[in-house]
Amino acid sequence: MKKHLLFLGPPGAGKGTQAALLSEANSYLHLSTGELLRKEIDLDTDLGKQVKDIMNKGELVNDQLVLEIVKKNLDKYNKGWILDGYPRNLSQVNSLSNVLRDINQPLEIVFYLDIEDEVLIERLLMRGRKDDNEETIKTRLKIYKETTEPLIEHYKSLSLLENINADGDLKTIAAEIKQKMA
Ligand code: B4P
Repeated sequence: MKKHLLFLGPPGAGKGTQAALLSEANSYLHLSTGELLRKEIDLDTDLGKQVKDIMNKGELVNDQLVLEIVKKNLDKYNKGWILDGYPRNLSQVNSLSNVLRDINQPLEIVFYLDIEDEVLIERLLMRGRKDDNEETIKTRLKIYKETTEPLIEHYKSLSLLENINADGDLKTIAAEIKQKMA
């Protein structure tokens, strides 16, 4: 069973949802950079104050800040882990590759959750988180296409990419992921 996984896909594709299901079933660490950043905002920490407006606008938080969070959490972990929402640009890809080399835990699979924009927008509007309004979703999708989508080709070229049809019910998607992990 593969133990070092990454979920890639547009906002609302279900990265967080599927990563939570899989990490629970396997007792893996679920490292969601979005979730960790939202926690900092809720606790009103210095970091939370720095990122609040950026996140509410749907823009990406500074690479160095996110890297510190990832490092802090992965360093202490030697069981399986799932990265959700990180990396999101090519600079974060390089930082992650350095971190993983240092801890000697190479990435084994990148699941790309493939889904149409119309379904995403509908899902996010239904969820209604602070950053789930029409304007912010438009910004998030634009940034995704410009800066995150190129990561698909990168991980494909490393033969790590597995395509998942993310437009379906939760269980069907989870079963496809499980089957590809074996
Ligand atoms: P994230 O927290 O990563 O949020 P996301 O991409 O919008 O959501 P995800 O794809 O996980 O969708 P989910 O499962 O929740 O990022 C938020 C913000 O944090 C970013 O905009 C950025 O500002 C900042 N950030 C995070 N990481 C960063 C980084 N590395 N660098 C810089 N900034 C960073 O699903 C969405 C909804 O769909 C849910 O309501 C869910 O219940 C529903 N859903 C899921 N699967 C479904 C299905 N199969 N059918 C129907 N509904 C489904």
